[in-house]
This record gives sequence, C-alpha cells and structure tokens, in this order.
Amino acid sequence: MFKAVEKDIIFNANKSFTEILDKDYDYFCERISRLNINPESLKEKISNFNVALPSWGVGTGGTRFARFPGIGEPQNIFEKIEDCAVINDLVGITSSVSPHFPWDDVDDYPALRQFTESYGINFDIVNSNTFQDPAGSKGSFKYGSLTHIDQSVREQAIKMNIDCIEKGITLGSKGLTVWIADGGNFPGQQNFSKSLERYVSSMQSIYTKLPEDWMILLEHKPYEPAFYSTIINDWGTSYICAKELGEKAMCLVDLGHHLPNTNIEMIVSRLIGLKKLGGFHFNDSKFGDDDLDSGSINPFELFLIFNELTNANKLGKLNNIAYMIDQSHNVTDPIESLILSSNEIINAYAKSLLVDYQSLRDAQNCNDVIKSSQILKEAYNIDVNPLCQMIRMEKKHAIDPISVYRSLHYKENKSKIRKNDSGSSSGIV
Ligand SMILES: [Mn+2]
Repeated sequence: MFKAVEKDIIFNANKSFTEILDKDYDYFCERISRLNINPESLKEKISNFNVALPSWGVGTGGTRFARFPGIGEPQNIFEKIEDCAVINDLVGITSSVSPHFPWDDVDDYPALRQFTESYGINFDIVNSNTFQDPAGSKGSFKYGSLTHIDQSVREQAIKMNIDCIEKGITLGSKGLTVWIADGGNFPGQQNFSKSLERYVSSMQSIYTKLPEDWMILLEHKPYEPAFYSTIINDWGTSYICAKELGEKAMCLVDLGHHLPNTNIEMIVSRLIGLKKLGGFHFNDSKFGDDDLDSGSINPFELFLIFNELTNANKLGKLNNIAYMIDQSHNVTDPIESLILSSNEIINAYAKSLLVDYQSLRDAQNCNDVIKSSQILKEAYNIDVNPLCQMIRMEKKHAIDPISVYRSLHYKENKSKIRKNDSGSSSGIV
C-alpha cells in the first residue's frame, strides 16, 4: 500500500482538515452516545469492510451512441491496477480488484499477481465474458453462448468460463461471476424452457471445475442486450438455477439489474433467508440498468440494503458476501467516481450499524408503524462522514480523497506515458 500515492502527500493534505474533523467527530460521538453506541466498535466493523473495484470500471465507459475517453486512460490490466491502487491508497477500503476475461488477458498470470500484490491489492471474483465474440473464435455468440442451440458454441462458452477459473486460481481469486447476454428480441425466437435447460446443463459443466473453496455467482438481468426475453431474467430464476447447481452456486445482486421500482432490499432479504446470497454489484439507476455511480440517485435504497445485511449478520445469518462495484463512468474521471462510490457504500454500511435492531423488532411486534420507520430514519439521517473520515485518517488514508487526488494531476501525468486509445475496451455488465 502507498506505492501509488506517497504517504507524505496524504499526510500533509490531511493536516488542513484535522481541526474541522476533530470538531465534527466529537459531535458524531456525542450524537451516537445517545443511542448507546461506542464509536470504537463501529471503527472495527467498518475497518473490516472491503469492496472490490471493477477492472473495467477504471476506463471510461460508453453508451451505444458514443464513448468519450479521458486523458491518461489505462490501456491494459497493469495500468488498471495502478489506477485501482491510487483509489485504495486514498480510501483504504478497496484493496481488491475484480478482473474481466478476456479483456484482462495477459501472457504471464503469476507476474500479474505479483505486480498487483506489490500495490497491496488482491484479486477478487473473476468475471467471464461470453457476450461478445473473442478474437479469432470459431463460433459466434450472436445468438447466445451457454444456451446457444449449437452444442459447439455452448462448448466454446463453457471452455471460456473454465479458462477464467484457471486464470483466477493463478491470481488467487475465490470465485467466478457468470452473466450471459443470451436472450431474444422477438416472441417465438427462443424456446424459454429449452434455453433454460441448456443454461443449467452448461453451468453444470463449469461447476464441476470449481475448486473446493470457490463459489460461482449467477448474475441476473431482466433485459439488455436482448429486449424481449433474457434467460436469467430475475432473482427467482437465478435462485432456481443456483439451487439446481449446488451449494457452491450463489446469486449475485446487481443493483441496476431490476425493473424500475423493484424492492431490491426485499430480494436481498429473501436470498439471505434462502442461503443463496453470494455477492453484489453496486451501482445506481433512475430508469433501468443505467450503471450510475453508487448512491448518486437513491442512497436511501443503498442504506436499506445494508440494513438487511447488518440485521442478518447480527443474527448470524450472513456468510461470505462478495461486495463489488459495477458501474459505467461516461462523463467523469472513473477514479473520482469510484472514490465517491466507495464512500457512499461505506457510509450506507456505517449507517446500518446505527440501527437499533432490538427496538425495531419491538416496534414491529407492536405494529408500531411510525416508530419502526423512525428507527430506520434516525440511523439514516445521522451524518457518518466524520466517522469514515476519522477511520481513513487513522489508517493514513485521505480525509478528503478527491481533493488529494486532484492535487496529484495523476491523469495528466499518465497521459504523457500511456498511449491514448479511443477504442472501447470497457464494458457494462
Ligand atoms: Mn453487474
């Protein structure tokens, strides 16, 4: 850690914020003392939280209309790791990266692992990409991958996923996320039941190649790129398939992959109850799968999701959850977006730790609707920024990561070294 950003730069920048932070933190401690909460216990829990950065998220994303790359964009996985390390040195809660293959293919995986670990970064869940044709491939995924009617194309997609597992093993990963773009644009185009059967069969072939301590995460999505039907269209289908595959198969909830107004926190609760919640792709949306920055549109929803997680954790019902960010940065410097997103995520988690769950249960058991709502709102309305800033400062990270980042002129400097490629290598999944 602190290979990407010099510790002294952060230390000196923090000096100008400490006086105000001390005052804000004192008030925060006084405020939570009224809830009988000890700030030290919060610090410990928050310090143990980590959210993985998406390797594809540090490059500028795009829409189907255009992509507007910024200066100094990373052109390969090594440069992406450098950018992720900048973020982690500043915020301290993003010490892992979720790679995407074949986008992040390299010749020497042990060397990539060594390079990454030298920045204090580990590899999180690996992602497979069978939604576009790999260079030089024999079959095409135009009409599907794991569910394609042609067995040879299915086998090609299965092999790509198994290759991902092998790359992930070398990199020290412990899981694979599978999202497929398979679906249809016309009624009658696909046989719904047969394509789902082919999906399960293909996934079974991949599942058998999982190491003992791995999990496979099934990511659902209601539409796009297919706009009439999608194979794994909702959490229920995802659950049924995960159950069919076995105990290493878990469901991944991408916040954007739901129809508008879906109660995502309830889905989270259901999956916890069914022991099939495996991970998250954090982002935000207004209309659909907009891949906007986490917490930028609906931070209350993000809090309510963490409320379910924290409540379940207190009851001993939460196992190993993979927290990852998955968003597309079209008009911002992705590094700034990811800094703010990680901040929104940790804030939502911190607020959930302020909920008085015993009082909430009591209020629910008395049908006290207003009191129940008030308990959640009281926690949500407390400003946890001073707590998260204090934790960052104590661990030598930046109190104000955006201002430190801007003072580095990082992308400007990188633009002199990195070749700027306007081609699209980023994706939205
Ligand atoms: Mn996703």
